[in-house]
Amino acid sequence: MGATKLRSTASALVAPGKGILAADESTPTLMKRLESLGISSTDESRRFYRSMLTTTPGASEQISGVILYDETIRQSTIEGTPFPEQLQRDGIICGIKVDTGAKELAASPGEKVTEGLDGLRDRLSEYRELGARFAKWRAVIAIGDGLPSSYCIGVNAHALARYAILCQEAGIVPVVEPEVLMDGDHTIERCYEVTAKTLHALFDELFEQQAMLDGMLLKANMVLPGKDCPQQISVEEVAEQTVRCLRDVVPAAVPGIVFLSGGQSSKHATAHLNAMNNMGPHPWELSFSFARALQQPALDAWKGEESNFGAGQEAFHHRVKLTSLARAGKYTADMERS
Ligand code: 5MM
Repeated sequence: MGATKLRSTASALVAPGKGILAADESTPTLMKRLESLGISSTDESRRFYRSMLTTTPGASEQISGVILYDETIRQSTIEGTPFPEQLQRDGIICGIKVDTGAKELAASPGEKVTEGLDGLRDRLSEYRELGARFAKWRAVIAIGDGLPSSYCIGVNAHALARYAILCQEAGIVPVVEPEVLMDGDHTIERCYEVTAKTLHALFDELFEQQAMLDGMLLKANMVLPGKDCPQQISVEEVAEQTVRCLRDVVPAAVPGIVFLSGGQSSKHATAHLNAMNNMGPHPWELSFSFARALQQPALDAWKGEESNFGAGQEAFHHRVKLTSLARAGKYTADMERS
């Protein structure tokens, strides 16, 4: 895939009204989510759950791409079609998580660096063969006493840029995700400062390593106070601070910014995305790549019961439709179910 194809895939992922479903939980993360609802996590239950989400009738009108985990890209849906083939049939672009996780950062207690660069060139070519046309790599930046260090921001930015350029060489659109975490009691101002610094370091590295900015997407956190911060911030304020921070740092050549939900409720994440889109026009598309904010209602409706397959799909599609409306600033809280 040449530069033109990278650009068109990146643009298709953020086409009007559309966004990405992140379904790339590693096995331990998905196990935690399932077990918190009393559902046992087995190869079969994970396959069933991910079949339920990705084969939801009509969801391809709002979902442009799905990020799969290594286990899923090699599995078939419950109908027996390999996941990448099923997605392609439905007009959904197949994505794959290619990092191998955030690990303790040496000499910097409390901080992490994301690994996965060793052998990445070969893995990307295998994933492309399997049908992947975009990829994701997530770095995590924690805010705390004296954190984050410039060292942590720097090594993660360097790795993200190395990943991005290897993806582009392989004809795969990189979704570049430096997530500033919501954990802690920090203020929204502190989140703004850390997010801006992290994005500055990232775009310096992307420039240095000659990444094609119009052939990638940025997966960003919203600018929010920490989960334990007593500060009350309105939806409009979050939208205003997030857009200001991104406008300060993210080049207009990037076709889209897809937000992670980061532990916000589905309603909050949707309301924030909606308010940001209401403040447009922006230099880039503002879309979504939520995991929890799209999946939670489906998980709650499914409850691990085969007989709730339809109810799970219905809950998922409702959430997807509301999130898609937020892409155009057309979501209102009264569309939520009680
Ligand atoms: C789906 O979760 C992804 C990370 O999984 P692991 O921690 O198990 O590797 C994560 O990267 C996710 O795609 C993003 O954080 C967005 O998810 P949320 O839930 O924040 O929208």
